Amino acid sequence: MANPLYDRLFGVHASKTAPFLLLQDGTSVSYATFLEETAQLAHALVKCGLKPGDRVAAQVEKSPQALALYAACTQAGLIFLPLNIAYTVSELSYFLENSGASHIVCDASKVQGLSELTNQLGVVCKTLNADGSGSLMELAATQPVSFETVERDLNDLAAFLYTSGTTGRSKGAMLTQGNLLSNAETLVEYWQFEREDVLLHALPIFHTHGLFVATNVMLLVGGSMIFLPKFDLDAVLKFLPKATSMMGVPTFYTRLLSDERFTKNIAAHMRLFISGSAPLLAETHRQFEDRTGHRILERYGMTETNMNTSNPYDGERRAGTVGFPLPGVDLKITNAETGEAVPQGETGIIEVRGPNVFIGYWQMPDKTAAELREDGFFITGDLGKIDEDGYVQIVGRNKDLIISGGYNIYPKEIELVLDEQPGVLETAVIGIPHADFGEAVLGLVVPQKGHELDLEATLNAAKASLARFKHPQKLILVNELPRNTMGKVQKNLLREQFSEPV
Ligand code: MLC
Ligand code: AMP
Repeated sequence: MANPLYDRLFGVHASKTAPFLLLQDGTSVSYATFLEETAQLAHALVKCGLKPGDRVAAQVEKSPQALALYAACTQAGLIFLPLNIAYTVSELSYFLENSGASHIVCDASKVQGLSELTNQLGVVCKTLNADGSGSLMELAATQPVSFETVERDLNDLAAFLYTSGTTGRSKGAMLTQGNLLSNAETLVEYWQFEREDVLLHALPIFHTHGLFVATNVMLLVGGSMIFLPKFDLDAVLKFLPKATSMMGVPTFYTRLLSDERFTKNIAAHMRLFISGSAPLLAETHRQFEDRTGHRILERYGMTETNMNTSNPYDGERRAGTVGFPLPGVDLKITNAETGEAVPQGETGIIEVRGPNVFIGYWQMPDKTAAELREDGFFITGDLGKIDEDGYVQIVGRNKDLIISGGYNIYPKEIELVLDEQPGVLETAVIGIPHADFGEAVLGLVVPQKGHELDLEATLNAAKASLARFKHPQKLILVNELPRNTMGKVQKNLLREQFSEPV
């Protein structure tokens, strides 16, 4: 049966004994073995009662089996819903309820903490641990190693990826098979990936970058990946000599540069270093070239759109820019108020259209209509301009967003939690410069009249319901928040006032 995403990424490799994943312990997983495990997992998911179109939430550590779960969902026509392992139970509660997922796959250590929630929602919990064990895997182990692929077409949904918003409510971006496949095809060609490539993969696999950019590209060409559980500097330095390419967030590159073991020699054989998910400082780009002779290729993407622009493979990779719109992607810069295109060179909102752009937010027609125009252009909320040579430059954001180490953090979400704490009148959360993560979270707190606020207690209470990477580094007491005549908090003034790095 036809299932374009499964067939092109996975099915074609069925009998291939070549390695797909090279693991940190020196072992490897061949394509054939990976796909047998995928088939067993697909059977296991069906045994659990899941039917095509159902959502499967997964909050699992990075492992070959976690990747096989993505493949199995694709093969069984299920919608894969990967979730950051750092999310707390209160964050998960929203995703499960909103998506209507009937099953969640998680680490065994999380089951107890989740039980009240899963019982309340009637969600079935199956386990998959970092070492590949767990109840889902036990069931899979008893299943046949081939599975009749469920028929799907390019318009069918392949994944939901939740992305936060300026109101503090997350939105499930619905991505089709066509969205994912078309982007992977474009990237393979644009970045000249081939079967001989070995990608050093140290990104998490619950976001666009690690899952759909890195993994889908390598699957499409049938290459292999050095599949590290996370970005660990020692491990990356150890395995780099075996890789031909690496994809990372800017923090990966600044951390490499901070270590003197990272030399020209260690990177000499590499074909390509790619950066994205957050702005790469032009200074980092230059330092990297000075140290290694390589010019990092910077590209620009989003959860809703996959990749939109890229610096060229051949040709000038211009520091401080994200390159050109990818083939098949229309990109324009518009006036925030009128939506009209602005003259070349002027700053405005970046809008994109193409086969890569998602089809809308799950059960949020109003939010979809507000961001996705009828003519197919998606309003990214990023501010950019196009220089005289056609390079796109991102100059800021029209959305209240902090990007820390490549993770998006929406201040509103943190403000809502802080505002609930006793004695707090109101709060403003801003991003401030951070040497390692690019930006860090700072909370400004106005106490209620007559209240002696214990900031440490406030911070600790807020931490309980927020994923670790969203925790404010610091809270600062202020008497009031600066507002404009419309009553809107002027965060630009706060960012100027509290600009000291933490
Ligand atoms: C970890 N911590 C973070 C953090 N990552 N805090 C803020 N921001 C982050 N990104 C916390 C840890 O829990 C830890 O807390 C403390 O900070 C220090 O941890 P660390 O050991 O230094 O962090 P590490 O585990 O090494 O992780 C840092 C990182 C990781 C940069 C390697 O965050 C990472 O892999 N980021 C990539 C994110 C990504 O893939 N984004 C793509 C989104 S897709 P404690 O309490 O334990 O000390 C997208 C579209 C596109 O944006 O265009 O690609
Ligand atoms: P996410 O919602 O996690 O997919 O994050 C998407 C956002 O990351 C974009 O809207 C941009 O603000 C930002 N982003 C991604 N790549 C880059 C880049 N190369 N430079 C600057 N910002 C980027």
